[in-house]
Amino acid sequence: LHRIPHPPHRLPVLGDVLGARLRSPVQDSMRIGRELGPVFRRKAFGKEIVFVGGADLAAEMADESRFAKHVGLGVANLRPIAGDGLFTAYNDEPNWQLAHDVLAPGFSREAMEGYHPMMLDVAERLMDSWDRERTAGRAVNVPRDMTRLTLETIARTGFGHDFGSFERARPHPFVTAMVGTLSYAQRRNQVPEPLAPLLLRRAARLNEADMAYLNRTVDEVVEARRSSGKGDGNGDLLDRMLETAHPETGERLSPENVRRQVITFLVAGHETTSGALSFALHYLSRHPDVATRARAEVDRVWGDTPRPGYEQVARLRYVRRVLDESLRLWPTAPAFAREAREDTVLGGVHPLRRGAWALVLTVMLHRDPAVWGADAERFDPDRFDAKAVRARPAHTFKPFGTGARACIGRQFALHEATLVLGLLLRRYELRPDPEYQLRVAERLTLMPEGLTLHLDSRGPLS
Ligand code: MNH
Repeated sequence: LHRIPHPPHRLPVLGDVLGARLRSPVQDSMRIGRELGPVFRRKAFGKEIVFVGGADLAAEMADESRFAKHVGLGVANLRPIAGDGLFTAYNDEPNWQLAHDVLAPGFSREAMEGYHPMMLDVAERLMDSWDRERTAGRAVNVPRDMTRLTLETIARTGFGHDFGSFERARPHPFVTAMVGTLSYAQRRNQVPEPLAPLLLRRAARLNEADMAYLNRTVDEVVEARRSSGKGDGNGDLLDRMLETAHPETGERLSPENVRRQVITFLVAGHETTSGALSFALHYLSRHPDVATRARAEVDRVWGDTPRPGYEQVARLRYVRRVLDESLRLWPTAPAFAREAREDTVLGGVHPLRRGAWALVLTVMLHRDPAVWGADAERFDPDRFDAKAVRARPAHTFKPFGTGARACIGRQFALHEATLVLGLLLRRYELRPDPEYQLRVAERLTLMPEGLTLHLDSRGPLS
């Protein structure tokens, strides 16, 4: 490790804690990365973490023959609630391969086509509520509403469940409990393991209550399906979890594992997509030229068909670039951990033992000036036009992670988000609050905090 730089004012025992901002560890690491370069280390209470933000090193770590997913830090801290669910399973846990094989068809093209009308229904609910705010001249709370939308979408498409988010004034308690466990998992990284029971006693008690609530909710969802009869979900994710046997081994998910998967998908299936949509709406409101161009594309491709079809979504190429560029600047899952499969040397200089791991800081990888240029901080969707994408090396854009453990819901998220951005652009002009300065809240995931937008109608109200 000695060749890897660390912050200058390292204290004995405590480590690099001077000036560290506990509520925003990712943005703190970005600040340090800007000073220390493509690879650096931070130490707190004896635990030392290596961060990789440079494109060359990150590409090496994407090599599946040398590196694999590491379940550590925030991800490992979610094990008490998500167990051996798909996201938190160790690579060699048999339930990973089993659940992966059973659930992957739930993200096929055919499955996605089946979800599309339900996604449209939920988007219409959002627009009904935004129409009311617009008529009343009120600004909309973007992260709150994107969370309502994405939670309802994954709950209905995956589980035939309705949380009634749009009928509630406050966030659904499922969301509050989820934010609680995610924040707690993040905080656990910042206190030394042996002192955690002492320092986080109150937080741990609240976390227990949050986890109990999440478990109760999923048990109800599963029970409702079991009692309503077999296959009631038309082959949705829950049907697959409950009834589909592995195509080769004939094995099925155990009831306890189903519980872990339902929590995993309800959380992973909405929190990051909500953030991605929120950041995209922020940038659209701040870049009227981009919004105008995107809106023109929607009008050209969709015309005024009230319910665009499944294939009409992927045809919104420029809207998709807006989304990609938002995920470049603020990848809402801002880092992922990789471990060495065998002893190896990173970048030809840093020896790593088998099992040693480092955190790929996606937010820094996505800003590496060697790849993205000196203006990497600037929002510019044209970075994702076909020619620019072809000209870039592989493994430079990784919002969905990498390799065998990359995001299983990628197409789901991209389809949902592109559809919703298209619908919103077609219906509204987005006017920013001139006072608003982007603040990014962290709870393992990223979210633009306090973002509100004013809606102006395009043409007369219908
Ligand atoms: Mn998703 C894994 C980002 C949407 C379900 N997801 C990952 C990883 C990243 C990620 C990064 C890899 C983490 C790691 O290496 O430790 N996911 C996203 C982003 C969005 C997203 C940025 C939206 C934008 N994810 C979704 C949706 C679903 C989903 C939608 C489900 C419907 N994600 C998962 C699951 C995994 C995962 C499940 C774990 C996959 C595996 O390990 O096999």
